[in-house]
Amino acid sequence: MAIMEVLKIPNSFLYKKTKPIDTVDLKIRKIFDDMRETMFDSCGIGLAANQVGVDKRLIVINLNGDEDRKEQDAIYLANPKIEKKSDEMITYSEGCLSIPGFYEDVLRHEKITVSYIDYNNVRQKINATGLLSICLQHEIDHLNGIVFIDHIREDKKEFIEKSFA
Ligand code: QAP
Ligand code: CO
Repeated sequence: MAIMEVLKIPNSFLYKKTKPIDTVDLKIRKIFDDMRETMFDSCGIGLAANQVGVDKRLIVINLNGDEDRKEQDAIYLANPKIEKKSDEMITYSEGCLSIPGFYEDVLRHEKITVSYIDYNNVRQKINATGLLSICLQHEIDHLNGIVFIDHIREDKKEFIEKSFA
């Protein structure tokens, strides 16, 4: 296994839409494992493949922040697709491993349903609320080339972007 470099804005990988995968095979599982290890190493709760320079629609999530982060608790999603979203919205102060040190309120759908292919190449559906729902929307945004500061006020976004120029 390997820890990968987490790309920071304004790396162009972060602004490109990623490509769907065909099958979750051994090659994809190896990427999932490296992504999980990289996310643990940098104390993140979610990571999208293009944040580590991989042009594929893959996400790893583990919400159990600092506490004992068991690898069995990680969720692996290939080709995630939002099938349903609630009209109710929720605000959370989000951060991002690609924009370290900055946190801003972002408005998201409170509840979503996401279809995806899991680590064992089985089709799944997940109903998510609260932090999991927020994290899934944040990571699926990444796969579409969108970062959380695209959702905040332009002046705040420009201030943050200047810090990485
Ligand atoms: C996305 O974000 C997220 O600035 C995952 O210095 C964020 O793991 C989903 C991190 C909020 C839901 C709610 C950020 C680590 C980790 C930093 C992360 C930092 C070190 C961010
Ligand atoms: Co992020």
